[in-house]
Amino acid sequence: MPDGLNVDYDGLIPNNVGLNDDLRVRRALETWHPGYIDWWKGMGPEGFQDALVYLRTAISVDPEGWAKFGFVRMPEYKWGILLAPAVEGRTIPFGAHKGEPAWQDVPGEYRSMLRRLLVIQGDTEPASVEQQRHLGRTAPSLYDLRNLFQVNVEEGRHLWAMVYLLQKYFGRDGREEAEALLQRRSGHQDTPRMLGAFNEATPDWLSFFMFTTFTDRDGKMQLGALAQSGFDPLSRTCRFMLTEEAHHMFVGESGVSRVIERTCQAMRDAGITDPTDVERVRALGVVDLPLVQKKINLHFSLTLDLFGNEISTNAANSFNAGVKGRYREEQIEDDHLLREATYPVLRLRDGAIVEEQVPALSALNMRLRDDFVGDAAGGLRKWNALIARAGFEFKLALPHVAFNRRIGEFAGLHADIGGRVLVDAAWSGAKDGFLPSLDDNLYLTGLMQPVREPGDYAGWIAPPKWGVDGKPGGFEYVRIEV
Ligand code: BYC
Repeated sequence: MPDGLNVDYDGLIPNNVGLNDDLRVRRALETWHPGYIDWWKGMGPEGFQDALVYLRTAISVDPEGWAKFGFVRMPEYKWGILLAPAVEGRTIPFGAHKGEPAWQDVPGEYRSMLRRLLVIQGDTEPASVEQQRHLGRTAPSLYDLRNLFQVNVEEGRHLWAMVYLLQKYFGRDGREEAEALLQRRSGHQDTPRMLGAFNEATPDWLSFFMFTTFTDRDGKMQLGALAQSGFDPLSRTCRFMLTEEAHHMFVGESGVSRVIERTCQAMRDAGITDPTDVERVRALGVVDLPLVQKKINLHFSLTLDLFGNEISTNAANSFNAGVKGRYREEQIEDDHLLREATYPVLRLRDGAIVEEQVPALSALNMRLRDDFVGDAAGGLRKWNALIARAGFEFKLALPHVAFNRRIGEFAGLHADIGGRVLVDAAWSGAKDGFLPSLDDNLYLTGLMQPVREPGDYAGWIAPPKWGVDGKPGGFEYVRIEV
């Protein structure tokens, strides 16, 4: 049996879960595999299936050295099943079963709850690959192209992670759900992906960087909450997935940083002192900062919807059951039962946004969303520091949580980015100042011309500070013609 640290890398499916000794699950996964490859070839990165890409592959779950780098054709990537090492004597950290030994199997009474969470989590992974499938065509450099594909193959691995749990612990239902995960399609009219934001388009690279900054951060928070689960295989799975998620947010945050850096440099070179002079800035072929702000407004608000309703019985039930905890549950100092506690929630009352105390158990989505907002604000501080350092008076900000919402307390409400409620007519007039307009999108689309010479970068984005895996500036991260 693998020791939980080293991965059995030789078979079709690298794993540290002893698949060789688990014939039933191995067969189920091997049966699922061809459909996955068909899906990848049909719905994965368009036009690059034969290219050799410099990718990292997980080969161990040891934090000191868990991955190796090498050139791979994406359909031949080794999508493995990796769980973080078991913690001996682990107990359930919260809810009605707090203190009991963590479950190594699914308790009958929580079966459908767990299955639903696994399916929703699993559904987001292929969805994001589908959303990003056309971006390769317009990559601003081979470095960025490689990063896109790295994110894509790892989202593919995260799908494998959920499919393993479904097939191992949910028998026939699990196999059916695993099939269905390959059938739904992002943005499809009849068979869409399950959650709203995963049906939106990712039409340009600024959207991709915003998506990986904000929406992958929802992934971080949700996986952080599921990593607390009393169902130990889910906890271990999510703990390892979080290692990869960190890189996706790095791609996003550093991507936006590079866009800002380039814009500030171009404005300085041209002697522009007012970053809101959009016409002059766009004449330089860079992304104006007001447009960066609009993209933040869009992707932040879409991502807030992924936390569900502020007040949720589902969330209360899964906490009580010991199935889904809070972000960093183990670091929170309270009783981890939440029977008496309250939590402040923003609510819409008679057309005004007010704060109310509600039972903390029912406000767990709100709490996770608050944790997300705090975490996202850290990224913004870095971007603002770059702008300030370049000598411009312009501050990016997160919009109010009531802005542009489709789920929860503020769904359908027209509020501006400061949270002031607007009447319909005022909203129509102001909307293009908050969200990317048709003109903005056309401008961005025009900028998205591919750059494929090793070491070269499109004029709207600065080169990265460091190469991947210590590689030098002119490294050919993707060999397209092979
Ligand atoms: N869109 O009590 P409620 C990631 C539904 S991202 C559509 O408010 P609950 C990644 C909900 O399903 C992380 N429907 O919410 C990032 C329910 O429907 P049913 C993904 C929505 O259940 C980048 C009803 O409304 N992982 O990994 O407490 C790239 C009432 O539900 C939405 C997870 O989300 C929506 N936005 O919370 C790649 C973790 N929101 O069942 C990957 C697993 C709510 O009554 N999921 N509804 O028909 C969950 O924990 C929860 O399902 C949610 C919703 C947080 C999503």
